[in-house]
Amino acid sequence: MMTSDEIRLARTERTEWFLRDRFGMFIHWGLYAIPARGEWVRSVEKMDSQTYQAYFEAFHPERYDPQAWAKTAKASGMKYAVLTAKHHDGFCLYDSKLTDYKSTKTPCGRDLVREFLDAFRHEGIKVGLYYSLLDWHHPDYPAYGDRHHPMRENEAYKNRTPDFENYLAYMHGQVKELLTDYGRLDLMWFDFSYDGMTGETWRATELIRMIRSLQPHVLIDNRLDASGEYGGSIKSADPLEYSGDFASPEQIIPPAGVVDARGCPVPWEACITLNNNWGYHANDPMYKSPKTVIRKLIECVSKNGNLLLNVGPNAKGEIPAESRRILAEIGDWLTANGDSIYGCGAAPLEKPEWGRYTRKGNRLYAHIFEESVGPVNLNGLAGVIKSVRLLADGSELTLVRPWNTAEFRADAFINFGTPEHFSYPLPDDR
Ligand code: JFZ
Repeated sequence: MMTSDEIRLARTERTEWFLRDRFGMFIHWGLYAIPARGEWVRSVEKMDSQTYQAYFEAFHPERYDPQAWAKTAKASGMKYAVLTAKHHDGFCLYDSKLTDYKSTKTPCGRDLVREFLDAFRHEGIKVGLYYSLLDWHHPDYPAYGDRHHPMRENEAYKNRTPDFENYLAYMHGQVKELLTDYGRLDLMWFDFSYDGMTGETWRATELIRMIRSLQPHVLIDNRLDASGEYGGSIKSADPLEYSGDFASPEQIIPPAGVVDARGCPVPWEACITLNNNWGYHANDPMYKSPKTVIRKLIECVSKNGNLLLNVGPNAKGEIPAESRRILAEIGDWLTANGDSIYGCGAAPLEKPEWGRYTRKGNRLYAHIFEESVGPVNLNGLAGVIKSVRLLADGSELTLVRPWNTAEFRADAFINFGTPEHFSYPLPDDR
């Protein structure tokens, strides 16, 4: 038994790289790339096994080139990546010995997870695997009472008596395979708990102990007892062994970051889609602009959080061109400005009216989202700041005080080429 202090200390040690790296790639990929209507397609459309089986028999992503994915991730400034080893449909992208419902038994014939891990490690990107606790394929995953199951309205299916213990043995066995046969993993992303299917329902303590005995350093998300939110027992004053290393707010950036019941910051990672779907959707043009994503990344870091940005490769195995275009621009921005993201966190200052601050040690990064009229107000920082530089090109900016506002005497302003008569250098006598 670990005490809650030991649990929190171990979490602090394990998450050190995670809090430095800040930006990762989420990859939702599987059979659902073929219908191309999102990863929930089987549930949403209540497809029976036979209908969905057609995608298994057709799965042949001949342009799957994980080296290309890894290069895309690297050029985008992403430091870690998480691939769906198994999503809710139960299809495994790896050569599990516990099932035939896997990529190696499709026309594809490849262990997609192994190739992903090799390619991303080769680029120096940390690797994680997503594993769905839900399983719409396994006969012993309880259909009755499962409001998501594709067969939820099928009478014969509802009247079965699934052996949930058998499913748990399968699930634990598959996780063990991933942690035993695939080298060092940096992160495991379990998804998700709901409707009382939570915590010990999954035999979570046993699962966690097995994982930690195999790979003690691996980071684990909070969804063994949470859903798509930033809650669960990770926020309690006394976290449990399965509470997780980080919270996983989904499609939302928490207004004030994440803290536990003691008021201590909890590591967190917002997972966000690039358009409005996780899995590939052929008809979803609602892409976020590079500018929006960059600002959301800044927002996460300004609140001590990470951003796990999703791509949904298509049935051929390619990251969609529009996603790659957006990622390339984000990468260009990070090449110039990454110092303000990696290794950074919240500044002990109020959010400024013009944008956001991030901080690393004694450096404060001012991310200016709004154009100003005149110099930019660094309210309250006069006398604290030694010098100001533009991050992208290193050029010096001057600290000034507007010429006509004596009441702002305590404030410093950055001068961005504002005409001289609007402002003057701060006098030395401050
Ligand atoms: C889950 C998955 O269902 C989804 O497909 C994707 O993988 C995402 C990252 O994680 O999304 C959820 C999980 C739980 C809820 C909603 C979406 N929930 O409880 O409402």
